[in-house]
Amino acid sequence: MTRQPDLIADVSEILLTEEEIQAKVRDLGRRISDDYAGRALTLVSVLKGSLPFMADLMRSITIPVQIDLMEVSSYGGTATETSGLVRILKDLSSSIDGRHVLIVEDIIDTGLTLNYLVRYLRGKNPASLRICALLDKPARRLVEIPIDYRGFLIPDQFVVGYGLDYGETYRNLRFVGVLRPEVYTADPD
Ligand code: PRP
Ligand code: 7HP
Repeated sequence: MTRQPDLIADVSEILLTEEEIQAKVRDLGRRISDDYAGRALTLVSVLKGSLPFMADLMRSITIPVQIDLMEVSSYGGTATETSGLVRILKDLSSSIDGRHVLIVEDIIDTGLTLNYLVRYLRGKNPASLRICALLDKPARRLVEIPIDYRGFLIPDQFVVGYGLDYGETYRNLRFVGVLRPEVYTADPD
């Protein structure tokens, strides 16, 4: 029988509370507003995981911004491992030629997704290209990624909540928590 997720019981530990996340997002918003004052800034959210972060961050920014959304999926990996093979499911809606672009990501783990995306977006001739990531999990990094705005450094644990999923579930938690390993090692039957 398929196991039913339990949003609360499946989390062994709250790593970042809603309050900690919101305070950090406000801080990042202030810094970005200062740094990009007077510049044409486009925030590019990498769906789906960055959706709550993007929604909160853009409202913490006090200068005019445009937003755009991309959706990518890695294929050939597993539910807890990315593969580095990235497919674009949704591309930008508007040109970023000559605009300052800030990529908004929920987590950088191996770095393979962003490594691909940075190269792709560089080819679209932005005035500048930087990265804002809420979570940085450096233990598993396979490629170096310069993170211009980092929320939190986290340990090598699989986390869910505030946009992050396991099997498309848990994204709607307001905090970031550690998923019990039994959940992703459980026999599907
Ligand atoms: C997650 C996350 C990052 C990526 C990070 O996306 O949102 O985009 O993995 O992993 P990496 O640094 O090892 O490449 P996922 O492909 O799970 O899609 P999602 O955003 O829809 O959850
Ligand atoms: C991707 C991802 N998604 C959810 N939780 C994590 O810890 C993750 N690392 N990479």
